[in-house]
Amino acid sequence: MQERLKELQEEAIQKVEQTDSLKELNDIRVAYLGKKGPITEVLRGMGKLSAEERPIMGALANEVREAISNKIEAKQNELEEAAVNEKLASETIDVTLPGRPVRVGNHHPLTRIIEEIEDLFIGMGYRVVEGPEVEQDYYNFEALNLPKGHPARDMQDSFYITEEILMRTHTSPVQARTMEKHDGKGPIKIICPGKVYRRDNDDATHSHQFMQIEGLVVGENIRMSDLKGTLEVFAKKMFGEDRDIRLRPSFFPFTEPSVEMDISCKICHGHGCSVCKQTGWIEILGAGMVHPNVLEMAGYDSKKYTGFAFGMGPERIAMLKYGIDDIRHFYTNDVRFLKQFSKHE
Ligand code: FA5
Repeated sequence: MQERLKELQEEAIQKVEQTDSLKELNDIRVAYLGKKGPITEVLRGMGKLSAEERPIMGALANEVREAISNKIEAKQNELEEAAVNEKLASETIDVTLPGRPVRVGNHHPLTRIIEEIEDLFIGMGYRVVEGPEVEQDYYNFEALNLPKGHPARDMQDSFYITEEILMRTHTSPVQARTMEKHDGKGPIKIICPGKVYRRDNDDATHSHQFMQIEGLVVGENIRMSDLKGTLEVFAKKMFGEDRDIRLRPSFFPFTEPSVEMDISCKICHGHGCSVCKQTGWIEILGAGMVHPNVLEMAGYDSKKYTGFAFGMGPERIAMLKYGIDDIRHFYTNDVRFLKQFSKHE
C-alpha cells in the first residue's frame, strides 16, 4: 500500500510537471485528489490494516495528498502568471509611434466674412446688436415708412406666418427697434448681422434665405458725406485699394436720398460674366439717409437728429472677395469647397 501511494505521488507530480494548461491541471487535481481518485481508494482499504499500521499509513496518505496538492498549486500560480505576462506582452503600446492626424474643422467662409465685417465696424466705434428673425409686419414694413399696400413692399416678396407676422425680409427692422428703445434720445451707432428671408428665385447671386448686416448711425449733424466716407473705408479695407467702387442713386422708402453700392467683379475683372450679369459690377449694399418719417415714428425729433443706414449682403461680399462664382456654394456645404477656407490645410 505504501508503495502504491508513493507510485501515485510520483505519477501525479510527473503529470503536473508535464502540463502547461490550467484545464489539464484541474483534471489532474480531480483525478488524483477527488473522491473517486486512487488515493481515496487506497485510504478506503485501510480498514484491513492492523491498528499499528493504520496511523502510519494515514500519515503517509496525508503526506502524499499534500505533496500533490502543493505541486498543483505551485504549477497553477506559475501558469496563471505566465498567462498574465503573455496578455501584457500582447497589449503593449508603442508610445513612440507617431499619432494619427486629427481632422480639424474651420469656420464657415460666411462666418469668417461676418466676423471680419464686425471687427471692422467695432474698430470704428459701432456696437453689435441682434433682432428677431420672425418679425412683426409693423417693424419690417410700417415703421420703415412702408404702410400696408405700399407698392415698394413688392421689392421684398415675403414669407408670411400670419397677416401680421412674417420671416423678416431684411435686417432693417432692427433699425426701428433700436431707435424705439432709445426713446428719441441720444446718438446710436450699431450694426446688426442676421438671417433674412425672401421669396426670391435661387440663382448664382440670389437665395431665398441669406445674411444681411444692417448699419445705423443717428446723431446731430450726421450727413451724406459721413455715409459716403464710412462706405469707402469699409470697401477699401474689405477689398483692397485697387478694386473699383461706385455709388448709384436708388430708392428705399426708409431712406432719402438712397444709394446702392457696387464693387467691380473679381471673376471677370469688369469685362462682364454670368456672375455680374455682363455688367462688370456686383451690388453689395443699399444705403441712405434715414427718412425723417422713420425717425419721427421711432420718437426722434427729425429737426434735431439725422442719421444714415446701410444694409449689406455678406454672401455677395464673400463672393467678390474670394472669387466665388455661385452663392449656392455657401449653403450646400461641400467639404471640397469649405476646405479651401481652412487655415490648417
Ligand atoms: C435692403 O434689404 C435694404 N433693407 C437695405 C438698406 C438698409 C437700404 C438700410 C437702406 C438703408 P436690398 O433688397 O437691396 O435692400 O438688399 C440689400 C443687400 O442684400 C443687397 O445689396 C445684396 O447684397 C443682398 N441681397 C438682396 N437680395 C438677396 C438675395 N436674394 N440673395 C442674396 N443676397 C441678397
